[in-house]
Amino acid sequence: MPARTTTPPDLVVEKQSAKTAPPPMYRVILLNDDYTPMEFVVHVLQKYFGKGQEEAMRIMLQVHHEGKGVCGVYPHDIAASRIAQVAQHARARQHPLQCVMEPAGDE
Ligand code: TYC
Repeated sequence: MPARTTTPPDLVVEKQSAKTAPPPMYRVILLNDDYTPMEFVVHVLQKYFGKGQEEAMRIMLQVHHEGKGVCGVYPHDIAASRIAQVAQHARARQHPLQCVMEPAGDE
């Protein structure tokens, strides 16, 4: 019978960060229009982007005055699904509200 060795098994554990790059991120941008009611936009920001009442109101007013504003920054699939949810909800209420995504870049 061979003698038992005390040498530990030769295991290499890579740090997760060395293998898993963070996914590319996208800004979801809300666009202004002349017809969607302000309260509906505030509701959308709360329901689909997790904003509180005050933050939702601030973003809605920024979009109203400046033409667009950021609802959130997400990986591609999550951004796409939020945009689809907003489009569906707005269409169901016959509002022209739209949002789009753009690459967030590195910073
Ligand atoms: N401009 C719209 C109004 O006066 C309000 C509005 C705000 C619409 C933000 C869209 O993304 C939007 N009723």
